[in-house]
Amino acid sequence: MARVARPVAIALGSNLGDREAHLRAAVASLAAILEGLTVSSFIETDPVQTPDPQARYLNAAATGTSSASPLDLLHTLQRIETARGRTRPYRFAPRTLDLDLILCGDLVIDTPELTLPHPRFRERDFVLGPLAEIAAGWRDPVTGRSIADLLAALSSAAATRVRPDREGA
Ligand code: A4P
Ligand code: MG
Repeated sequence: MARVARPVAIALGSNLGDREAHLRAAVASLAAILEGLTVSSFIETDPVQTPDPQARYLNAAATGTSSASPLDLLHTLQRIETARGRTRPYRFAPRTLDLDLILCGDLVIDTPELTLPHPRFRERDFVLGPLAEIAAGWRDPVTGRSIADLLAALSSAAATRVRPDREGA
């Protein structure tokens, strides 16, 4: 039986080695597995939530459609990471290449191996920024909010957090 083709959004990140070469190689690999691949610009970002001081990241987002199952897609992304020398010495360690599955159509999945949508993408401007460039109108199936809305909510939350410190200054 033919499988349904779903729109898929992937976040790309690198902060180890030749970051641009890793992202470019990932884009070439994604072109082979996704129909209608669209890629955002590559943006440089400060590390977020890492347990140690780390080099800045190069982040990007990609969209396309795929009829593979979400688990098959995850495993394919992991193979692409491994081909670029990804190792996992500890959680949030520096990485040559990270490919996270952010959205897979309207699927909502919560298993130890795969959570969809990605559990932290609503709090990550390094994911929402690039994704808003290429898929601003896509909706998060859990909150019903568009990528553009989620990014705006994140920006205004950051502004609210900063303002009280600035006022007494
Ligand atoms: N996993 C579960 N759901 C998913 C999914 N939707 N996509 C599991 C990908 N993987 C998923 O992933 C850890 C485990 O998550 C896998 O075994 C998989 O089965 P990983 O790739 O080994 O490690 P990770 O990517 O570091 O983990 P995670 O939890 O996705 O990390 P985050 O929350 O994405 O944070 N700062 C900047 N500026 N830029 C970054 O790119 N990235 C992180 C990682 C922290 N700070 C950053 C950046
Ligand atoms: Mg990852």
